[in-house]
Amino acid sequence: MDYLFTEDQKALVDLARKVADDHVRPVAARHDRDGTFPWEVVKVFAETGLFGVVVPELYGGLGLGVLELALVTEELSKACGGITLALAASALGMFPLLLSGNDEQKQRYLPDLAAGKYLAGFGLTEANAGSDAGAMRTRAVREGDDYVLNGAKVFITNGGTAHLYTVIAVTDPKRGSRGTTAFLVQDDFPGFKVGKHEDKMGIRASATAEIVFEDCRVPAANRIGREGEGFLIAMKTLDKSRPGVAAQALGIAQGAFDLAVEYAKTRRQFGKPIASLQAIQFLLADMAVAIESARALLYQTARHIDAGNKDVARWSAMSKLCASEVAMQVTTDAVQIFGGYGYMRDYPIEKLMRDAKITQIYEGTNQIQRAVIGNSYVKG
Ligand code: COS
Repeated sequence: MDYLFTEDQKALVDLARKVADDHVRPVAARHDRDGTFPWEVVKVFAETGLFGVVVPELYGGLGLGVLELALVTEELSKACGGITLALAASALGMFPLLLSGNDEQKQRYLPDLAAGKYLAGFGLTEANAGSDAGAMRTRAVREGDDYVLNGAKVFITNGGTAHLYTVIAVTDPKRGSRGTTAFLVQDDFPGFKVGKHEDKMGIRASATAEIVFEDCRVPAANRIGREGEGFLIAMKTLDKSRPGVAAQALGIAQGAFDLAVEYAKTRRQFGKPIASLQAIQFLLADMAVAIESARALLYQTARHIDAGNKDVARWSAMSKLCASEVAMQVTTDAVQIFGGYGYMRDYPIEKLMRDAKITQIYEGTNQIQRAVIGNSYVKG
């Protein structure tokens, strides 16, 4: 299938595929088993320039868009959705800066982020503010040239491994989500701490931790945009990053499909490969149709966003919803094709089913995606 990619896009996909084959796949099972962070792969992502995909060339990046980031994320996720998150979540952490940061802030942080010298993370979710992100409580109070932050953000991807976090905090409690503000918080700022590290069902190579602010002093120069713009910056960030979750889900689904086809061709029952049975072929057919539909929606969504069009929230939510549902279904069916072996940890397929599950949950549950999509059609 020709997706009308440019030669540069094809070269980027080839590069990501080579990195996935040579550096991600060989270590995926070990990091999944041990729940360890893949610093050695982060080094390769850095050396190959992959951290800089969406960073403008002016700041040392490749100056590309959501489509190219999705293509890289998809390729890497075919090998391991968890390891890929070191890169994808760094992009998520960078988006507020890219969208609303000033030039001085971009000069200060983007070159090192593009070079993969350090990672970024995104701090929105709190223990009691998940789907209802506007109910956050982390407080930022202006004191002279600083803001003083108190509170905690949970389930932060790259938590404890990132150096820079974009954090949304309440500056005016009377104004609800319109009283929130975005900040660039370094892990070496006084009062910044890493809290609980999560032990997860899937994406176990990804670091997920709580980040805590105890009278954490953040220079006012690290405020992104104006006071009161935090929630909006967060929503616009998610519009750009949700296709990344779709790409991760798509990669996981494709990875599972490829393994299922290979297995079905070699596994023999009733005297022949199970791939010759209609029961298996029908499963494979439905998986393939779902994957290609999700892929078409994702690429079209990414092109739509990169073109600067309207209604990006709707399309971003659609791509994430579709691809993550497909990933769950496809990985479940792939385990079915593997049968009893598929349920065992000796085979790589059950990991993909565990990894797929999170894509229905994070960066907005699929119930929230449906709310965003539905609302986009009925609001005045
Ligand atoms: N782009 C621009 N503006 C947006 C926007 C978007 N994508 N989404 C919301 N807004 C604006 C609204 O237009 C509204 O503006 P006004 O105050 O001028 O009317 C404002 O933001 C508040 O929006 P809304 O009333 O829809 O906010 P709610 O509190 O009802 O919540 C949802 C909206 C549920 C969509 C939001 O809380 C959400 O996305 N939740 C999930 C959070 C999430 O994804 N978390 C994952 C962790 S981050 S990895």
